[in-house]
Amino acid sequence: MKDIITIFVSIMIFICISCSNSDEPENTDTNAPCTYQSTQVCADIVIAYNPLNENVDEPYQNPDLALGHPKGKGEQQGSTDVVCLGDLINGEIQSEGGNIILSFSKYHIINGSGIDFKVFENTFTNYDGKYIEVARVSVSDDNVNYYEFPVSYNENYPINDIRRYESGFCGVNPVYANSENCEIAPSDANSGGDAFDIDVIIKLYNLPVDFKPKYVKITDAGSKYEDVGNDLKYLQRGVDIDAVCIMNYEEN
Ligand SMILES: [Ca+2]
Ligand SMILES: [Ca+2]
Ligand SMILES: [Ca+2]
Repeated sequence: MKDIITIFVSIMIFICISCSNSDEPENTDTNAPCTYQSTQVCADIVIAYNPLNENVDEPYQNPDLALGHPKGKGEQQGSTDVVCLGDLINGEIQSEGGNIILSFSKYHIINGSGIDFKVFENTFTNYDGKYIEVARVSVSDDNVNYYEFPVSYNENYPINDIRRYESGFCGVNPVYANSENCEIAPSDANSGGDAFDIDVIIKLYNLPVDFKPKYVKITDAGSKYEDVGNDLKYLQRGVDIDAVCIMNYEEN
């Protein structure tokens, strides 16, 4: 009996060693040791995820992919480290698509100088021009009252031209910040993505000057604002969120 136990234990040890020596590549997805990461705050909590997921493949229905630092692929390629919000019910594009609410466990956004936070989507350029899927963005300090950024939209430009989406949308600009290569921090002026200034919200909604939102809600713009993603020839549609990062913040 003792011999059998010894053989069994030996086999288990061998199996465990085999596991740890797996040839699979290391997961470089998380916590890349970029020097900027200790000072760069990105959303780390999913509060809610309400996709219209009829047209969203399962790998892109993981809201955790919107947490942490962006993994932008630049001008020609969209990040796949994204969660898709979707916009379809029974084959019909809805006037408003799916949404996600993200937050920051230790920080609030504050209205500092210039832009205060950025949303990173995965716009890229293909043979048709820019593949753009846009969403509306709103913020809240209590997860009850949300204040939406106003948008400016110019239908004189085609749906694959960033000039159509003049201001207030996310999902317009390609993303260059990527925590896998650490070359550009999310707060860098060259990081890409779409920038938001809390000052706009404070003035538009007449809020106290020390309004400090902690929640960012992103809602696919659906059929209300025609974009490339609304073209039914594309199977996988709806805005894709990679990350939300704060430039001006304060600890709780
Ligand atoms: Ca500001
Ligand atoms: Ca996209
Ligand atoms: Ca991501």
